[in-house]
Amino acid sequence: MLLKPDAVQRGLVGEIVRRFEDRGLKLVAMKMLRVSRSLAESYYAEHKGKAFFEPLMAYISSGPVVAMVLEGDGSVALVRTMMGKTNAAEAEPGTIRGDYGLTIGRNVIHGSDGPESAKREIGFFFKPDELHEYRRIDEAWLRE
Ligand code: DAT
Ligand code: MG
Repeated sequence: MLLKPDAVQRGLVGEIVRRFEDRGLKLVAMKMLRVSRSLAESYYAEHKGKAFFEPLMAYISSGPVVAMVLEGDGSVALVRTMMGKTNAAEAEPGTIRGDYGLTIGRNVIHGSDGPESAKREIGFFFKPDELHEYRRIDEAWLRE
């Protein structure tokens, strides 16, 4: 997932990471970087040609982002649920977008929409040796 430039500028990084950590998802990689125009275009290639593509490119490359990889049972779907609807205006309170976002064009966070896209997107930001394998001390208490 990515904490988008508005999340960084608004000081929401810690709060959002805390939600995932509290839920029991394991943080296995994290990095702050500036997304270049060309990286943004490849990353969001599926949206090329759509009306919101140019504003999306400008937004995502407008400041540093924080990229991270979270691991855990059903983590891809769980992260999407915790993020809330794409349009923050419609996102349920209690979700990240529903608590911190107001519009679709500044919706705070990106999360992969499936295991295949997760694999692809992780490759944009991390080398294999930047993904860490370790045990959290509470792992035994997160599942039966
Ligand atoms: P998500 O980020 O929930 O996976 P998406 O992949 O459909 O949503 O779109 C990627 C981003 O593009 C989204 O976070 C915000 C922007 N976007 C999508 N649909 C839009 C629309 N109809 N108008 C403006 N921006 C939009
Ligand atoms: Mg998407």
